[in-house]
Amino acid sequence: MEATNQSNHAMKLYSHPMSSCSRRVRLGLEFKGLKYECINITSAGDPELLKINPMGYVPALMDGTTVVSDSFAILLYLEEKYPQHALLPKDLMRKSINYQAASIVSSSIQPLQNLVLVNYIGELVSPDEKLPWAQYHIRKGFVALEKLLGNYAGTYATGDEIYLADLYLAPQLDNGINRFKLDMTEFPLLLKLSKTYNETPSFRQILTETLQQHTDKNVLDFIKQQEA
Ligand SMILES: N[C@@H](CCC(=O)N[C@@H](CS)C(=O)NCC(=O)O)C(=O)O
Repeated sequence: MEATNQSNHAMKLYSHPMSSCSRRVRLGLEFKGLKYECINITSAGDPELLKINPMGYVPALMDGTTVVSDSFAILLYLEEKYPQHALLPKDLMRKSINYQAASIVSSSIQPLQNLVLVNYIGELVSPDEKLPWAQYHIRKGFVALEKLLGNYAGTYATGDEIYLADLYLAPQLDNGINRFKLDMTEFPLLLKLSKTYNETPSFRQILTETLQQHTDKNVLDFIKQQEA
């Protein structure tokens, strides 16, 4: 049965246009047809965000009186409360592949290419090490994902439906390809998935918006300031 949030209240999503973690959740909200107000955090240490997520990270979701931070927790919360457009397949094996793909992205790739860390490496070691560092860790994760999804992918990462794995992959592929300029020659499956996401309207809308941000000086200045 479809659960909507339209009659009572719109959710609030604390987000940032360049944040791949926020984009995962925005995609989940989009596919579930849920209305939300996107609050773009524009200053480092925003007191409103710190009140609801003491780590100061985006995304954080406010659904009525329920507050949830961390994209994985938010998406699992949404999945239970709003079951329409299931983000997880019923088949246990395929479900576990979705968990694995999401976990590889969120634990073993994104934190290591987070701009805060990349800039820290730049200061600690050398500015020239920033890009190789990010590329090394993204590549390592992509090697694992290319192999993991090889037996399961269809049009999308784990078959012909859009599931959790796609919500994690699309923004991470965008980061790898467009922000960190990773050579994708050795990842034909991931490259094909990236093309599919860019051709699928719901993904494209959020990815295109972000592509503009890669070159937006104000956003880049904000990121630098946040990382200082
Ligand atoms: N595990 C968290 C990670 C959250 C996270 O790292 N968010 C990044 C944006 S993608 C952030 O807020 N970075 C700002 C900072 O590191 O200060 C999630 O999946 O939501």
